[in-house]
Amino acid sequence: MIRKWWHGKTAYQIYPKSFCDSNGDGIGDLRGVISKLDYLQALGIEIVWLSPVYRSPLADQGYDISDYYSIDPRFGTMADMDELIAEAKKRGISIVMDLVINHCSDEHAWFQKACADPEGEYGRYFYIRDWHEGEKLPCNWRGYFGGPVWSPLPGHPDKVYLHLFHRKQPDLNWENPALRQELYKMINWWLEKGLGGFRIDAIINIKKLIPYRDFPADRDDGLCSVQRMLEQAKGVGIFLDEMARETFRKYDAFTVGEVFNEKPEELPQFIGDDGCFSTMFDFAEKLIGDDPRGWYACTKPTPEEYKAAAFRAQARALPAGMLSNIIENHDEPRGVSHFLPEGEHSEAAKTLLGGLNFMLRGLPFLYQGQEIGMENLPFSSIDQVDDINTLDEYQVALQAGLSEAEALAAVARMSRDNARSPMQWDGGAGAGFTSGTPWMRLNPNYTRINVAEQQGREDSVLRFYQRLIALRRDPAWAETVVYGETIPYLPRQHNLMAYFRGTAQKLLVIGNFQPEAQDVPLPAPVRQVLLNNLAQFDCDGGILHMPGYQFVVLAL
Ligand code: TEU
Ligand code: CA
Repeated sequence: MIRKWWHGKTAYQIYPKSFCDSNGDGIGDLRGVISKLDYLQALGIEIVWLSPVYRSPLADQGYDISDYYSIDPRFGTMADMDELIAEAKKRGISIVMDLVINHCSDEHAWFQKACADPEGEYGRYFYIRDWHEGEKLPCNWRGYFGGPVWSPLPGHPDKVYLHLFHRKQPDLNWENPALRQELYKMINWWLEKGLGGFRIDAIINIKKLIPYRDFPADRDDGLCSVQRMLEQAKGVGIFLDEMARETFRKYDAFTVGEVFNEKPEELPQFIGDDGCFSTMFDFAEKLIGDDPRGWYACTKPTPEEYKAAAFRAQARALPAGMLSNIIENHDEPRGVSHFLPEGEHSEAAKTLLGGLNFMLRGLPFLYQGQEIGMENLPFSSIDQVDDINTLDEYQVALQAGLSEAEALAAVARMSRDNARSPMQWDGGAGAGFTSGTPWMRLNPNYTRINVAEQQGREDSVLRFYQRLIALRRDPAWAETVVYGETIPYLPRQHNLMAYFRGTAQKLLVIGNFQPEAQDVPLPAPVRQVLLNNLAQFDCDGGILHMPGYQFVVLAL
């Protein structure tokens, strides 16, 4: 495996709208991010991924871009962005932006021009088809946020355009070389600014199955999941290779692909030494309990399922390259609420989950607030929901026959809003996030769970993450922690997740993934306890007696 500059680093995702507000308007902004660079540096972060800050109507919170070359005034200015890149660099931090190029906003000039002249140059930037009232749509795919992927083209009742996401997110036509060149130009413009690279949004969707085709309906709405067409669409790799060649490779940029359900043979092409991405997120754990009927039918992952999914993903990635490991992001519930048993809020359990994920082979990404153990938001009414995805899933649940209360409870567990409530910096009014009124309500637990409280406390979740990152950067262990193979240990011992890292230096990671104590036989004497999320360490006669949720990293 060719060594890359980013391999040994730890990354951190910022959701700018909810991270830190510098001017009191209740919306997080770039100056807020700049003010927290010292905090990130002290944590040990060396790569920061910013969710989109481009100009946008915010129909999908910035994942609908109306101008790729400017910063939305709510987030700041281009001068702020340049300053952020420069200030981060001084602290050894690379800034990575979100690259949303499967679609743009319906308010982007390209789409406006396409509406003005669908037969013209910009009409070919999108997927537009003739259609007459009462006629069947070109295909029966269901959009990610519900409803058909086709909507009438504004100003043209006899035409429809394709959008796999919201109708305000028209899909860009990657089959058109002129569009692809426009995108590459834009990517290079940003890389010229000194950006470290990109997180690449929803990228597998850029290859459509053409000619369009219906699939058997999988719900009462007569539509089918977009997954069906993605399984059949061939050749996304050709676009991806071209993009990498024309952009990222010239700058040795870091890229992380948001890729779901890639085909097995694609993994080396995607993340190998000559891969079109540097890395991709491992979503195996996220997909546990998934149900095609909708969020209401999804089940809660068990520790055994978590372990199995993680080990499978590690084995698959090893010969190909490196995946990126997460317990949560801005599209998911909080990891500690999702992967720990209902009602389990202890710091031991939170650090166990964080530690087990962080120590896997791959690039660790923390999501803002994860480092203090932020939890899901409580919901008492559907009116509190902001996220368009959640609003759709609520309707799906109602249609499936759930009562309003049941539907709310079901979607609240999965809502993207859970991760989008403002960052909890301190216990004062506005949680240190804003001096004004936050755009989205705070989690009421901010008075207890916040950075200021944890910074001063040696046994806090925050200090634990700091020690995890320090171990990854420790020259004595970095080679093993970064590159060592993951070898499961006692995989059949119930609710025990344990693994070796590497073969040369023996590192053993052990987590007792349950509230009850359990004994774990050790394969060799302990030379050093490198990390422990509890104060006690009880080992005798080669047996480790682990209290519930203990997590340790041992040198053997
Ligand atoms: O998400 C891509 C994606 O496939 C989503 O449907 C994801 O599965 C869903 O949000 C989970 O609830 C990306 C972004 O991360 C997301 O925030 C955007 O809404 C989406 O693309 C469209 O840009
Ligand atoms: Ca602001």
